[in-house]
Amino acid sequence: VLTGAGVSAESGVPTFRDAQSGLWARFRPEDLATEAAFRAHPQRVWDWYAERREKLQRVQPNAGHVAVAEFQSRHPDRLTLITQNVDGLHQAAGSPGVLALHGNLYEDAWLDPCALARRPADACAVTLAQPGHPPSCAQCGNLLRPAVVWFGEDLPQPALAAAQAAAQGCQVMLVVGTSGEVWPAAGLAGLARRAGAKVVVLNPEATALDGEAHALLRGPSAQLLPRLLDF
Ligand code: BV8
Repeated sequence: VLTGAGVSAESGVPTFRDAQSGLWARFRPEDLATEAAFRAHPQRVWDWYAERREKLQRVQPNAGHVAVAEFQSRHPDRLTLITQNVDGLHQAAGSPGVLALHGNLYEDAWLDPCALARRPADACAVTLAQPGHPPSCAQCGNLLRPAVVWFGEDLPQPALAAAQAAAQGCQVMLVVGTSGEVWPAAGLAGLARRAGAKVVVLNPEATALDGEAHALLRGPSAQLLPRLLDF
């Protein structure tokens, strides 16, 4: 199963391409979720992620997340879950071994190696964040950043390799709630199809991956997944 932001829509999490609301209406996500944007405007980008994290405190996994996790517990090792989402809702629903291709919104990382110690930033110590500025290292000024994969950054190799292996070895791939616009995650559907899998796209709307599908299920995933996986 490959999921995107649409699988969290019925939990109340706006999808990536929903019009940005309010404060963020004037920025495109692709212009905020990059290292260059963070280096140019650390406060703006940090605040965007802080707001997303804050909103996620109040949402729960929906019936779609739960259906996947229950299938995994009923049929161990029969379903590999690959997600582009950084919202942690599959993990919260109880899915084991989630291949999180784009990282995790709840974790932070250091932006640079430590300037003083000239080695990976394990020597950096977080100071309290001044209002409106990312937490930084008191010694060398290194900035904390969200541990998500920004546009232009490589995906975590182990997760991507495991996802590619699962795509090439599966009998059926469900592609759920993704517009199929973001690579290399989007390439997994074609990889599965070329390896002989049946590809099924679950989405209320047309997507860039519909051409790879043997079947299209037009509908919301919180309704479709429980019906599809309840056995
Ligand atoms: C990479 C974390 C190698 C951050 C995300 C030019 C220069 C540089 C790179 C590129 C380039 N051209 C292309 C690329 C590659 C680029 C890319 O794909 N760009 C796109 C915009 C064209 N990819 C990368 O940069 C990747 N890295 O390639 O490294 C490299 C290195 C250097 C130079 C070149 C290449 C990194 C990509 C990862 C980016 N990080 N997230 C954060 O979250 O802030 S991606 C982000 O978009 C989210 O993770 C999200 O999951 C993802 C994809 O969006 P979707 O999940 O599909 O969500 P979307 O809103 O689009 O669609 C929602 C769908 O749900 C819709 O279809 C809707 O109909 C449906 N839906 C709605 N309601 C429901 C529903 N479905 C079911 N039920 C419902 N109820």
